[in-house]
Amino acid sequence: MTFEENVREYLHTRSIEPTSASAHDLMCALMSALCSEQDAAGATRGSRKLYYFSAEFLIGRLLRANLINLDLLDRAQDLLQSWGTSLSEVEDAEPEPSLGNGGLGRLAACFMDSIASLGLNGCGVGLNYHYGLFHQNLSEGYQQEEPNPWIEDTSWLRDEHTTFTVPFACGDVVAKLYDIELPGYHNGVVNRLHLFDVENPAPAPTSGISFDKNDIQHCLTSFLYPDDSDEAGRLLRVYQEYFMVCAGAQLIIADAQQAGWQLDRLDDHIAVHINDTHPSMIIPELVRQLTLHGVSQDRACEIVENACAYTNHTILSEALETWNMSSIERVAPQLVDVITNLDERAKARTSDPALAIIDRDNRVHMAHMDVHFSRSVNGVAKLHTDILKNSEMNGFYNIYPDKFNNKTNGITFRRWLMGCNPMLAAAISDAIGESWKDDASHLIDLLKHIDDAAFRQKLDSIKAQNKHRLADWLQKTQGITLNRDAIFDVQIKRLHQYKRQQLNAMYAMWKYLDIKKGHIPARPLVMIFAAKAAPAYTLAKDIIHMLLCLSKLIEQDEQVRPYLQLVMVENYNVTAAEHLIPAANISEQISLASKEASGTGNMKMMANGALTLGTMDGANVEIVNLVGKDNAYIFGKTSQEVIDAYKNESYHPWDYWKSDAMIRELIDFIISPSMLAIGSSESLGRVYQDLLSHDWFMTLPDVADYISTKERCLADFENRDAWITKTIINIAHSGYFSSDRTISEYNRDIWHLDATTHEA
Ligand code: B1N
Repeated sequence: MTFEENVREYLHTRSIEPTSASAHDLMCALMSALCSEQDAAGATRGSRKLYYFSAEFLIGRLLRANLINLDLLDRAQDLLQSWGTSLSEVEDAEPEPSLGNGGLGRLAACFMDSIASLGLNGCGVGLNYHYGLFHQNLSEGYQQEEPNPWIEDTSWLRDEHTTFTVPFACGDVVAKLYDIELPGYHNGVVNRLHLFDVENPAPAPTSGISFDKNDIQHCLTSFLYPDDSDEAGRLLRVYQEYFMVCAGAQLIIADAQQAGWQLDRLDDHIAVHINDTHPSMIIPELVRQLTLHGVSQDRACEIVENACAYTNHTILSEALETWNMSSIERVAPQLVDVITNLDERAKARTSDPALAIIDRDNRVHMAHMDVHFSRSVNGVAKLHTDILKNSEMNGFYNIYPDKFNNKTNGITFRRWLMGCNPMLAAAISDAIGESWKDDASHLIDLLKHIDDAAFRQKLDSIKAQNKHRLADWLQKTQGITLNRDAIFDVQIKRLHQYKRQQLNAMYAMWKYLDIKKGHIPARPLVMIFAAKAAPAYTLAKDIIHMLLCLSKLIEQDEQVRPYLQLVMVENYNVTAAEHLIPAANISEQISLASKEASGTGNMKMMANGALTLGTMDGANVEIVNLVGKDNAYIFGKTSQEVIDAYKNESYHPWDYWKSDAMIRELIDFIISPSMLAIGSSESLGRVYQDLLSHDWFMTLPDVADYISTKERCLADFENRDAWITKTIINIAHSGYFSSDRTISEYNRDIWHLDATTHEA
């Protein structure tokens, strides 16, 4: 049956008339027809296979992405149009799985798309969280968390009727395998994302995201990243991690046996990728299972070290996992001896206690185990890898210099340009042809059209239309009315002090006060924020509160309102990003230099024609190196200055408050009568106190430079011709940040898989 016939058939068997079908019915019909297409496509093959282990896969909605990759987008659109509807309406009925926190999970999803699109024999291994991270409501000035259920009767999940038994100290738990099929782009290939689940998952909590953390049998896969502020929460995380790797290792061995691969030559056939430390227990677990299958301990350790590769995503110490050996013993006592043995092997290589797997307090350092027992250790942007080599992991770098390498992150242009910005994609193809869709580096050809008046005009008009689309969407979903003629300034990412939303908030206060002083901007400015805060991260929630107060203050002020707007978009997720990114004029990437390992929103906005306002941090450095300093707005302390200031403990925020009148005015504004009239003195007081007494992420030293650089950026926007030139230069150079490039490098340097293609 053709694709169209499958869609009709789905509706027909349910007695649904296409022209009166609901968006949800049509979504299910398309999903089901796509699954039939995917069944017809072939799996990748090869003598080696990659298992990409990750606690998070933030895949987003799949309907449009799969239609694009299977070359069915136009046909689906024609069909829906003939029924009086459109894909945009239908896809709004697709729930978005929230199987990730942010960049790390989204990176894993972009990588899955690129691995399939390059025809590489690889799969993802993760967990099937039923209620995802959480759904964020912004009501009464604060974030409220609710479960985000996404699994429906008709979903992308396929029950593989495969189970593995995971032996916990508290008893066996059965791991049930669900697969999501991931088609490659126009290559007839389908790969799999394997998500493990418990057999009888608990129903959603009735209010909030609390649940019985001790009920492992039913709650293990309820939520991603459970609140780790108490012991039961932390322990649940260990349960989740072990569940994922124990079932994953059994899957690897089952696959190997099916393929007829000898287990004591397994390193000839598999690559195991460890996405941050969350799957690190795959190392001892694979050793354990191999020895159970008769492989010697020495050989098992060798196999694991040859097969595994580890990616580090952060230098923030609070994110580097260590588990008490006693916790591991309570969850999976079978790992204790294996980890102890690995620790002894590591001690035979280095006597430096700072590099041990098990420290003096009997804590297991997951990253240390990863470095000792992986063939490769990589950072996610050049600067980040340099920091790993030269400071954070310098001791390891000295004994394993050849293991360390950089793999600058990337994004899939299929979702982040073709999918979310079809008008821009069409304009690009009109100018330079279609080949950029297979190889994003061809976007550089756009430079040949930089003086083409019609093309420039088209890009400008597309940005305006995307701003209208965003305004319509925000009106419809949140009742927010945007000033459509304003400059759209966008900071969208998790809320964390190091990302410095508080710095952007200080600009908002400065601008508010400046307008009150009578300085009328040349053009209105809309400051757009979207961010979730970890439920237990008090100060992050306080910063959201501060932003919501500022939003209200500005809105209530007739003098300022025409020129400035601050909006907070609720429940930031992949779908929201797909609306926000095409509409951005300014991409806020203002983390404290050295702290943002890479960033990937910076790449997405660049590709969609926004200019970067940022620090020399993460992949911003590489963006600036590509486009040149004149085509980005860079400010702030350098990473070396920051690293030195931390080392010398030379930074004292109080000094800035005392000596700098502008900083004093802004800081004091946080707890001014006008703010306290709107918000809570407790929350605002905490933000104020923290900035004055700690300011761990050095906001104050960068405030003045940030404000003046942002003002320069806004002034430059008025030179429309020069601005458009800069946006074209940015889009043209963004091809480097294709995850196809990143994945080709992983494969060339680490995985060594062969590419398969089927006739599409
Ligand atoms: O990973 C992204 C990078 O682009 C970002 O710069 C980086 O911040 C992000 C513990 C993390 N690092 N660490 C995490 C996520 C969940 C968790 O439980 C840490 N996320 C990043 C992709 O490389």
